[in-house]
Amino acid sequence: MSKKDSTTHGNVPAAPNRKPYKQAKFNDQHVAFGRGGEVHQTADHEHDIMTTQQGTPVSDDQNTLRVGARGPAALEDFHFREKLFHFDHERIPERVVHARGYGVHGFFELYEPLTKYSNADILQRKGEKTPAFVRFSTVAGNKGSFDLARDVRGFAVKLYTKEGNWDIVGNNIPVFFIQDAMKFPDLVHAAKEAPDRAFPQAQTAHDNFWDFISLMPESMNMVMWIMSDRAIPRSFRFMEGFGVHTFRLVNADGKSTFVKFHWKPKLGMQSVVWNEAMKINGADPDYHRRDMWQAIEMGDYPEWELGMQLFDEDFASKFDFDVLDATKLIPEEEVPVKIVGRLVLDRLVDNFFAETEQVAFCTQNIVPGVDFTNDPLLQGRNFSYLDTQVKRLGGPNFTHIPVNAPKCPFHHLQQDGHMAMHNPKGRVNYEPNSHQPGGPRESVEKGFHSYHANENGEKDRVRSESFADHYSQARQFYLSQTPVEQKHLADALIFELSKVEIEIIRVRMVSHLLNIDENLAKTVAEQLGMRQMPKAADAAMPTRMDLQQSPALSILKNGPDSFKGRKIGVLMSDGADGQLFEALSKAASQEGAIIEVVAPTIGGVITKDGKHVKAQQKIDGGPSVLYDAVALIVSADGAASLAKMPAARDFVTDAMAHFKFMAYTAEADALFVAAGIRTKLDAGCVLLNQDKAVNDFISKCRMLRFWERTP
Ligand code: HDE
Repeated sequence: MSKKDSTTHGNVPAAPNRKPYKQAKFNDQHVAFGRGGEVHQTADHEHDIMTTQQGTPVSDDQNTLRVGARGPAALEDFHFREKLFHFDHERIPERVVHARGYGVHGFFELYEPLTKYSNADILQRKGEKTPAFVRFSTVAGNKGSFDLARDVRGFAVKLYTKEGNWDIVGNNIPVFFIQDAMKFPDLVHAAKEAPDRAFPQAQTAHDNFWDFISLMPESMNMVMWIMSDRAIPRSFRFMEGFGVHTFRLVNADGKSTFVKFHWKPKLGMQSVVWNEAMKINGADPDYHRRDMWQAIEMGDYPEWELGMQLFDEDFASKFDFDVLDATKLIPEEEVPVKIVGRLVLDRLVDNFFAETEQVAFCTQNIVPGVDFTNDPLLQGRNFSYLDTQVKRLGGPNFTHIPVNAPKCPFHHLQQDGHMAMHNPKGRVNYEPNSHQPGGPRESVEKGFHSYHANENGEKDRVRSESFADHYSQARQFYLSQTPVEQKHLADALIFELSKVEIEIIRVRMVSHLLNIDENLAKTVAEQLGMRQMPKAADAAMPTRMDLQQSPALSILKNGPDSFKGRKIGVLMSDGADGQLFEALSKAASQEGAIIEVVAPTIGGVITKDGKHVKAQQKIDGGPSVLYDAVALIVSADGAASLAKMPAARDFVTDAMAHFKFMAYTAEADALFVAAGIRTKLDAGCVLLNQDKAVNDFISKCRMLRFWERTP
């Protein structure tokens, strides 16, 4: 029997004396060691006394109340039971879609009054700031999935206006897969993991998804978008947002103007390449949320401008497609985007669960001066969101949670239900009443009025014929891309369809592609090893060949011509040129870019002039996929030892393969030789042999990628 056992064995009663036998100070905290050697951090004048949820002070948070040191636990240990009970109930159902998300606070600022179009209070006063909460998300993956799935990104904005909360629950893609909300559960079931095997997760590269899609020609426009680089954004900061549906703005005279909402990132758009996305998911599954966190922590607040495409019934009736069809967009070249304000994200949440997880966006949260249209997808969403919040948040009082509560005064007579926090005070909980003259009453003048639309028609389950053209805008999108983007799109289709096991699904998809662009269809068929070309799919309407290209649909045709907000990974070794590193750091910071040092050890490096440079990453954890551009500032000895490390060789080969700009010192040669790229260095690689070269490198980086390297 051990010494410890001998003192605590059998019927020896639990020591009544809880006094620890040893006390020490560790990291400035009073620490005591218990009888079993366990660590107690005891309260002193600087610490609060731990309590139960009921406020009862806790004396021991390490040991369950038990009968004898090795005896059974006592049921009366209310602290233990409360702690475990609460832990057991920590999870709430994750969102059915958009489960993985990241929310932050900010504000919206109006540039000019829009009184002409809308009497919404938030749109009346130039320069007025309205608090906002924004949650970005992926759609298909579960809450713990990785950030760089090929997927649509949610872009949901809650505006806490003075006349109630206005939620613009949008995506980073301006069109959607389906036309009628009836098909949403099918779409989502098909996209998420198969119910029997529970894989694959967070991706559409599987039979069920493509089976469904290939049977839904209306999804073809959206298919082009999700196969494009829009579905693998470099970060939330570099993507556009869209309200997708046509909404209405309504002014004080009751006049309606149709509107489509756009969020335009101030830093421009940027995406990663697919091979990079797959590697980022391994290296940093939290890549997007970390990026948002870091930007706000550094005070480099992400910003978007709110744009509106405004148009009237006359335009709507002449437009090539139905403005109520969410699988179509209105090209910006036809109805320009009027910039009306900016959204700045400047505050991280205090607590992820309380805010990001519990935030409840609802499309039906609109304010006076804004209204819905009959878009059948939007009408369905207006039912779904409220319903889903009740399930997720457990009752009708989710608006009592601070992130969901309006920030303007609100007065109603709704009461009770789970977790009611603020019921109406006093005797009156009904209206009309005579007890409470000042109590809440409707206001014809200030209240929300629906737009006086004149609706009539036969009651039927029917799809409008004006929704029948499924291919023309898909073709327009494809043809509006640069050759590099078209190649990425074709490669994505080939990748995804190569994961489809059932051949007929692949064939069906190629038959749709034939209605979009013949060359695209041929490339995909060839790369899928298809021996025979199928016939084009039967189309409800023939594809229009006359639609003009829309340059606004391309990422690469639209700048940003700046490296601001981007990140350079500098691979360094001992003996590296410290002055060069300082010059590069200075040039990067003047551009608004940031630098991270990657080194053989996390302890950093000592430069040739004896200075210590801190590292942010050890080479194995800091692959070049995490950076927008890379630099190698190494000594000859350093390069020789890096050359022996697979992670260092991958650092440079990946940077080249992912079209990144690379700066290097002549001493890096051994690493290039070992990586097999010495003869492949090109105009995207800048030798840092003079001061000017640092600036050359930064100005090249403004192009973001050296696409000329594309084979
Ligand atoms: Fe959603 N969608 N959706 N959706 N959606 C949800 O609401 C739904 C659609 C979008 O960060 C759910 O709270 C239906 C289009 C975003 O919390 C659910 C239809 C667009 C978010 C729901 C659509 C979106 C959601 C799941 C077809 C872009 C995340 C959990 C008619 C315009 C919001 C939840 C957040 C979330 C239903 C289609 C955007 C189930 C029925 C189109 C950004 O209510």
